[in-house]
Amino acid sequence: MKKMFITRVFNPAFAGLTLLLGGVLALQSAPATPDARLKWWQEARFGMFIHWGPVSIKGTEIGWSRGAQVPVEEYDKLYLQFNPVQFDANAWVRTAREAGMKYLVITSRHHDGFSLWNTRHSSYNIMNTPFKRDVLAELSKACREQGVKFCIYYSLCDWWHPDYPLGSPGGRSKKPSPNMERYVEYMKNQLAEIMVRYGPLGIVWFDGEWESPWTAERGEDMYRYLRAMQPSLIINNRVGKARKGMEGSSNRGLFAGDYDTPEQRIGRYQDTRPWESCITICQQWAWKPDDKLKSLPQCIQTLARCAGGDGNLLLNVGPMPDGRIEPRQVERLKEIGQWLKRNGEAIYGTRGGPYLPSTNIVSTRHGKYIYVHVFDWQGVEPVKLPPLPRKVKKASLLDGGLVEWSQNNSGITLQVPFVFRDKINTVIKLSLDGSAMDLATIPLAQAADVKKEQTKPKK
Ligand code: FHN
Repeated sequence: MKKMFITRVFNPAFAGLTLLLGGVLALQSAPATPDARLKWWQEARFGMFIHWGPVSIKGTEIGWSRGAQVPVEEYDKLYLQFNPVQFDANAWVRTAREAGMKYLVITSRHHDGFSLWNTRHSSYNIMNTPFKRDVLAELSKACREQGVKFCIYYSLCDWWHPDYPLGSPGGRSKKPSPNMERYVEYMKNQLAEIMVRYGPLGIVWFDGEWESPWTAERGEDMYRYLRAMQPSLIINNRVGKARKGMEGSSNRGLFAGDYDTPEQRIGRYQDTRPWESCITICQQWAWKPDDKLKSLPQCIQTLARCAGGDGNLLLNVGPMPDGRIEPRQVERLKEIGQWLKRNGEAIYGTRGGPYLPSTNIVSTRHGKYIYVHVFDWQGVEPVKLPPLPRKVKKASLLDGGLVEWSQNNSGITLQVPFVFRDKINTVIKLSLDGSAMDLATIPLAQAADVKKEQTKPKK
């Protein structure tokens, strides 16, 4: 088997240039105000997450099945047979675009250490597979050509790399002669390589920060290093050590990157700091044969609930070993795109609220409009919203149809005849006599409370 190599030399000249660049940038322009730099991303609301690598040959979880369902020796040799000849970057990006996704985040290197691009810094990469094609090069080109923002996922932990101290989740096994300093330089070299060759990137989506070798100090240093190279870059909170588990929020007073990252759940309403839920369209991150696929209602209501909470949704697909995204996942994504074609105005470019998310209803807003999303009319009809310090001038449906409505001091009542309802999410657009954007949030009774109220014996 071909001897593995990993470059261990950090190029001081490059470091010097980076620091100088950083210094000059720091003198010339104060960092872009977060909202300006994050504006395109917050308005995008919906992105594609892709977990892919030689492990798709086994259909087990990327990284985590190494040394578990798949013996380490076998896992680390899978790349020698990885030949996804049906990989078509344009088709993947078209699938994302037709789903209504505005950005794409791919696992450039996951915890298993395999690099999906022609990296000079490790021979454990796609060019040393039978496939011999640079996936990041092809994907970034397709994204640029189709107007989808190209972003990368990059793991800070690496259970394969000899310089990273831990050899398996939680450090059950340890590397014989690790060198964390050298490993950090390796990561900086790889990231610089990606940014110079395939950038500018939309986001660097870090992960794997939870393990002990990574520190808050290293996170702050990495953030400065990357932003000095590309000031417009967005970096998630997993660059640091502030994330609170799968809840994903960073409220521990530590350096926390640009946004929070709830995982496999919908984030709570939060309009003071951006956030993005990362959720699988199936159950597993990487491809798994016959994995359980989320229904169309689940996907659309998850997206609406994220937007209603003032957050984004990064929805994950796991492509197959032949390079295709599973046809049933492509079909599901197309269906989401068809819903967004009719209702995207209530998602893209909106902020969450002012009505706080409840069991059956969420709301989004933009300018003088509030979009009321009604998932299930059982137990909430007619919809009764608490009073609003604005006059409603009109209530309408985005895809046509009739809305019966009234407003008085006790609130707003909305009713949509059954025939005009969307069986997954009926979006009612309220046109106001003033801006919706400066309204304080308003709690909604949960459906259960409404039901209780309705079944209370009349006095
Ligand atoms: O361990 C990873 C997992 O494989 C996957 O990449 C998710 C995606 O956010 N992040 C980690 C688990 O929190």
